[in-house]
Amino acid sequence: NKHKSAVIWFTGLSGSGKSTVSVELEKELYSHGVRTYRLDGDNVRHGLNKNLGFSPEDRKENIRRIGEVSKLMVDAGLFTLSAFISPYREDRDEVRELVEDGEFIEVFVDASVETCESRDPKGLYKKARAGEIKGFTGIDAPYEEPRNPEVTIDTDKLTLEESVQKIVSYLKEKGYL
Ligand code: GGZ
Repeated sequence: NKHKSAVIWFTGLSGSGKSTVSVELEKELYSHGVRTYRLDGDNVRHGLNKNLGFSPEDRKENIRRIGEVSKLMVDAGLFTLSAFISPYREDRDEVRELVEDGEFIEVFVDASVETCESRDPKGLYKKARAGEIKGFTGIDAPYEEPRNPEVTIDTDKLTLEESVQKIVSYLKEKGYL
């Protein structure tokens, strides 16, 4: 298999579909013989980053460490799928600068706050509206949309399958697959 490794960086609101899409994309990549590793809140915020919360400073440090880990994974030849809100443009751009040209593929998982709030799988938006969670992204903390993402997936309109295919098409077009 001839593929250059890269980090596929999913950014978007809580409930936008980052994890869901990254899980499905991973299956698809596996079928192409691509070796992957997926980073998300479940395996990072409970371990490596368990001393970090959700203040702007902590989010910045969260993303910085995940960026460094992603770089190590890419050096090891893996396609790394990182799914974090990563609300600050500057923090994402720092990860982009950390890796080689062409090794950072920013995927903007674009779903409106309204959509994410209506999904509310963990009831977190409800808590944020009630003031039980302070500084919730999209409610009372900012989300800075990417200006030039490699791929945008509008999960308001696309099915899961279509979302995955859009990323796969990009990877094929650019010669990653
Ligand atoms: C946003 C929060 C917050 C606040 C807890 N704001 O739907 P989830 O639960 O599983 O995804 C959210 C996750 C966000 O963690 P990240 O590491 O991706 O965030 S960041 O990139 O901004 O560092 C949500 C939960 O943690 N969560 N409090 N205040 N999301």
